[in-house]
Amino acid sequence: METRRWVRRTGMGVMAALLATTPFGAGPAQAAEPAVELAGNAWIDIGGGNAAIAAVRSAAGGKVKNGTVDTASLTGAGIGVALIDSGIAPVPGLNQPGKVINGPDLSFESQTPGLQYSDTYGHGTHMAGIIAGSDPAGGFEGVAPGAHLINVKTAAYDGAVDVSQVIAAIDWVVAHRNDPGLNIRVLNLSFGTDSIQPSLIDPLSYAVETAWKKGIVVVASTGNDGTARVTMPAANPYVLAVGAADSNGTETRTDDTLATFSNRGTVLRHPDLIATGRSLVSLRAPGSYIDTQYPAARVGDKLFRGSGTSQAAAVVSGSVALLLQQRPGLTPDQVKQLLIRTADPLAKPDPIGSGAGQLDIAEAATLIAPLNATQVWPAATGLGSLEASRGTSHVADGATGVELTGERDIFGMPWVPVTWVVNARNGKAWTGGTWNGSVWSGSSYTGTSWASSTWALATWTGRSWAGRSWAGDSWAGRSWNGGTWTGRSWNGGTWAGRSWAGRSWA
Ligand SMILES: [Ca+2]
Ligand SMILES: [Ca+2]
Repeated sequence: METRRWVRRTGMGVMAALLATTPFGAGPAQAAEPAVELAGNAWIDIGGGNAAIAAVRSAAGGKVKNGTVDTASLTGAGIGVALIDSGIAPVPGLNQPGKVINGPDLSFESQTPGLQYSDTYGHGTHMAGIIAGSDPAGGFEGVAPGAHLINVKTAAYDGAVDVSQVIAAIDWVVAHRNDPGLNIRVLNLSFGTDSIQPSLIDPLSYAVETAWKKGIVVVASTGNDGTARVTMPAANPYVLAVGAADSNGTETRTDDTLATFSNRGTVLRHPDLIATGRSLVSLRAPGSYIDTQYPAARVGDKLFRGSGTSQAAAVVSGSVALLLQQRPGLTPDQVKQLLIRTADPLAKPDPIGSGAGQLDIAEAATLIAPLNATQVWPAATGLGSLEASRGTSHVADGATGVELTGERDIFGMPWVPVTWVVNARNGKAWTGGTWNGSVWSGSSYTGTSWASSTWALATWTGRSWAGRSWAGDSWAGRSWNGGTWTGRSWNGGTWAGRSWAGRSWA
């Protein structure tokens, strides 16, 4: 892989579990591995990935009434799942009214008309499909087809994203979780850096812990390089750290194993549980980066196959939405306890690598809510280094290759932990469209108007966020300037030539 591309990808570090190697922070040593784990077309024919998703959903049964499971099926209806990722393409299964609500686009593509909110990379769409896709006519349903998604785009077409963008996105989700129509109860973060900074002080860790303590179940993938490490922010002990199981191509669980790529962790921090994450079939984003780079992963016209702890996390996020529809009063700690207590150990148990075992949503849906689930880990301080939080994941100037490093965000604004920590904890890190001293998105909104009709499902449109330019003399201005990434990568009849409404959807 060419150096330049890799540099940018590290920025994304991770967001992707989809391509088992590059996007996921795997690093150069693994760059030669196949990008997508394929099992051939037979996979879909025998069920495999799709069957694994379907089994999770059907196993959830229905609502428990008077101690027995009602016949009413759980779909996640009414539950909002925030997806901080590479955007969501409006493909069938995700384009029906009310299915996807666009939060701010905080990605480097937010300044390019036509790219906002949508998924030039293909990863976010795959996650969205697993979590809440619903296209019965097309033969695809995710785990929670009745849930709605809050799309907070942070990654560009190649996955490039800085930690400061992810933290800003988490802060936004926390601040707007109770906005009309959102009801954000779950946050999916199929993202992680190789930060070795203790989670007790890491700012990204603090951000997810804050979300958790505000009542949001944060589901984070543990990484895909198979190492004894859990990526940040899954390293935070409060959140749900999810590794990947390999169904080995059969519906029975007796032959399931820990996926070879799934990070094992250590005695101190390892996956809390694992979920099916190998060769899952989900929605395809036609014309996206992975779609054009890995055409062999296509399954028919609408579907795409991918593997990773990203996918496993998405399965868990959808499953949590089912539980929260069933019992809206569950706290994040109770949800975590339910999933851990009911998980099925693998035939070959591995309490570190696979944690409590494989997700068993059916049993979780029937287990009484634990009364003493409160986690008592030492509270994170968030006072550590932003640069350390990046690990080796850095975005780079597309023209010069200079990386964004140090205690500053993508606008070059200094990172002042003591100020941010207080604001984040109080849900005030955002003021209107301003975060950490810069205008990150549309300024015509205030915290008050967001909380009212502006964000109502029926009235939200993407237009309001358009038109902001990045500061011309900031680092980001230089790296995102007149189409460095967009122009170089997608002009010439590829990406720039078709918007999501274009012919590729015909
Ligand atoms: Ca199996
Ligand atoms: Ca069980």
